[in-house]
Amino acid sequence: MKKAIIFGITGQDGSYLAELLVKKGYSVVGVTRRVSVPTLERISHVLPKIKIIEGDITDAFSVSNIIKEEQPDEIYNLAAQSHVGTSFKQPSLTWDITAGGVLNILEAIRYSGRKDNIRFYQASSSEMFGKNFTENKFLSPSLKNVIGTVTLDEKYSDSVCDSVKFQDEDTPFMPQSPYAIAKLAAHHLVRNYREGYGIHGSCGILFNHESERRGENFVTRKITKWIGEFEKWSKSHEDACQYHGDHDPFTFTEDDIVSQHVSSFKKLRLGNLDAKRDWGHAEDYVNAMWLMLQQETPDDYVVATGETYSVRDFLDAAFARVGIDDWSSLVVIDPEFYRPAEVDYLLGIPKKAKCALGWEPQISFKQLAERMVDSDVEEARLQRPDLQRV
Ligand code: NDP
Ligand code: GDR
Repeated sequence: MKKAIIFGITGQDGSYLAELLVKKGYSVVGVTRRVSVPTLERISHVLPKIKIIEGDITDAFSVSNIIKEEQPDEIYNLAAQSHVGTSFKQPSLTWDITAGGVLNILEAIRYSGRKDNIRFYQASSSEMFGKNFTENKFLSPSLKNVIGTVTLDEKYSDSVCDSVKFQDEDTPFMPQSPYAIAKLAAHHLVRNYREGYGIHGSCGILFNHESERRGENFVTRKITKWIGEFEKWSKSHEDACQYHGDHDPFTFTEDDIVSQHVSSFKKLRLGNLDAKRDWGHAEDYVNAMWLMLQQETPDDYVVATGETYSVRDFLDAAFARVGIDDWSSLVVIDPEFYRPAEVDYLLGIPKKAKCALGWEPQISFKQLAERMVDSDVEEARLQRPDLQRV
């Protein structure tokens, strides 16, 4: 039985990866840091099948001891201070965890006495591309604006890809945040330890991936969580109108949605709606992580869907799921959520992952938005006390 250590098991990706590895028959060891409130919610369903040990990747001794004692075949490092906005406010902490932590793991592998028996996965990020993209790599003069309208196969063939802006393994990095700079340092450390010490280390340059388990301060989940709460509130408003025998529509103030009968509801506050991201589902992406470590030779791979959508597009898709076509009166643009430096455009071409790993995403942008909305609407619905009683 293979043994895997997951650093960052309590996060979104950690939970899906733990599920995948358990299904594949691995012995899974998850490292969690000491916290004052429980963080095991996302992995509660697999807890009986995995081992949890306490540790922190910023503590070199604890990392080294864990790796020596557990003797893993594979190590997945998903641990990070992963919020880009937060990295501008806590750059030093972000650096220590997101870059320094990786160095601790690499050194621990190097001195473990089992360096040649361990395969290492590092969670690199599309944020490392930052401002940069590649353009016109495919020379066909034919179709423009193919994004989102053709299959991956067609998209990668030279005959249809024309003047598309994208990022792949050859696109130079130009990080735009302390988070992205720390990720890039970690990315180069893995390459350096691979070339210098022969460590089997691979980096997945993963583009944004979301899910029903996404942290609530990332933009997609912030939106779907708000929709869930809003649906619950709207239902209370409707019930109250019915009770009073009237049909009062909502009214709006600058910050609130107002009902005559129930207390008002805060509008959804967001920053830049024009940023474009290549959004996939985390369940698909953890499979790519595993596939990378099954290769004889370590390497780096872009993992993405090959499609790009703006935050505005996500709002359209998410609100459409609950029958709202015009969300403009429900959303406030708040400068607080703007970043000092933004990444405007990400579209990954996972051609290498497709060819070398046989990996392809299964869940579309629309399905992703719908799954997230459905889950948050259901969660909010179940919080209604009247439903709890039946
Ligand atoms: P999350 O923020 O959901 O999870 C991060 C995990 O890291 C949590 O388990 C957290 O533990 C843990 N962690 C943080 N600091 C430490 C520390 N000092 N020691 C040990 N563990 C720590 O991230 P995701 O699951 O979304 O992402 C996984 C990885 O992939 C991250 O490295 C992220 O930067 C990277 N990535 C993510 C992408 C995405 O779109 N999701 C895209 C590209 C890269 P705790 O629960 O205690 O906070
Ligand atoms: P990102 O994800 O920065 O791409 O990093 P996030 O969801 O935080 O932002 C995506 C885009 O939405 C814009 N935005 C907002 N973002 C947040 N969080 N909150 C808001 O209110 C808001 N309004 C607009 C942002 O400016 C940005 O352009 C994620 C993380 O998972 C990283 O760890 C990972 O490496 C990258 O994806 C790939």
